[in-house]
Amino acid sequence: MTRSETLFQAAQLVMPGGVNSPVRACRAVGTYPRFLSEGRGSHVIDVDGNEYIDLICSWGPLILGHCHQAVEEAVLEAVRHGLSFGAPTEIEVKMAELVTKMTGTEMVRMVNSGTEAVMSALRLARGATGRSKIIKFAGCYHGHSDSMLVKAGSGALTGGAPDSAGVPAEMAADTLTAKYNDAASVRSLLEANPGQVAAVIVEPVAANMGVVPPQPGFLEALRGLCDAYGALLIFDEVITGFRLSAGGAQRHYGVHADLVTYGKIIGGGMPVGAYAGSRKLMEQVSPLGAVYQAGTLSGNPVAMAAGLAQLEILENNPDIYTALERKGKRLQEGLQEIFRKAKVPAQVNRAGSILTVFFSKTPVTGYDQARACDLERFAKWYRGLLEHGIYAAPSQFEAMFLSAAHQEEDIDAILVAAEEVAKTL
Ligand code: HOZ
Repeated sequence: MTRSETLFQAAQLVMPGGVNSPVRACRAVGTYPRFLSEGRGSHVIDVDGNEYIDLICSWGPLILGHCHQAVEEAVLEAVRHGLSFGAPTEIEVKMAELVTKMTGTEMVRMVNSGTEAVMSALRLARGATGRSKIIKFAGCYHGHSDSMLVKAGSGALTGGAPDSAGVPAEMAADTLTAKYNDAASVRSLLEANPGQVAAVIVEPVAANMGVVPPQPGFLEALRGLCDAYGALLIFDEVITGFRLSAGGAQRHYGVHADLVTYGKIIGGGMPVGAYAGSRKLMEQVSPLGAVYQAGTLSGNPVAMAAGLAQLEILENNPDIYTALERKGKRLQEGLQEIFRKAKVPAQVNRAGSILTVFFSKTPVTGYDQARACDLERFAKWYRGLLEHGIYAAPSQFEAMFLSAAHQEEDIDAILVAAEEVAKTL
């Protein structure tokens, strides 16, 4: 038995499913989780000493790869001065200045996770509009707050529980569900609920039903509908923020959202989230406004140090994004060619440096097509990659992430492994 298997056995006795977050239990792909002990650049090493090319990158935030020197040094320096104060610190101001500059927002509030960011942004949207209903999209995932666990993606979809038990019907009643990449479904809901919809929340690139980019005009249509019906547009940029471009999906697609939520990506690997928007909206948050939201660990100095170090590098090195696009495109095209040659029906969806291989004959442009994919083939693909030293997301409904630390040789190695695995599918 490997050390990972032994640890997993012990973990299952004291933690639900042996994990602290469901997808990583690897139940959907018929294996046990590898317990990781180290990350270096684009690689991770497990407790048995196996080394893998990492295509998870902590589910997105490690855009610079593991243990980037500048991030590591910033964290160590911060640690020497104190782990937490629950009081304002200078670095919070620097962080807020940089985040607002990069994202074209005016004010930001730091929180501790994407879940918290979304929960707070929804409260703000409701407080600012005086309306209760929220439109989300089937298969989009916005964290695990009660009202967002309705047709949710990510781990909820992977585990077969897109509508979680434990969410009272009243909590979910104000969540209306539209179809991603289908603006007409949003219009119908807005028309059926006149003056009642506070916000439309969307992952500008859906990445929790697997990666599904927006069809041309979809995000622009949402902007227009929100304006026409007096609802706020919220971009959940937990995955796309600072990754698709330095200014996230807003800049990349040229569509402005009223509120934007960020998650782990803003902390460079530390637990952070944030929500941001115009001064007019954000001034409604306590202590200035009537929308209450608080947290002792919000703006934690160690987390801010990691986040600021990473964001400064991203802001000052636009070539990182050019390289991420090049590597992402090469990986996508290489995989497409491999599946074509192996006669395996597959779609390789991509937006910049995030990708998903869908085992589907037809293009995947939304939730229904993603759900219809061949999940058994995906599980086989996942296990094959792992055996060949590639550490990818253990679910059809998640993304693979590249980082600045991934070299062309890593892409070569992934494609060599993929070719071998594709022959077995
Ligand atoms: N399901 C989340 C990613 N979309 C987090 C997975 C994890 O950390 O296990």
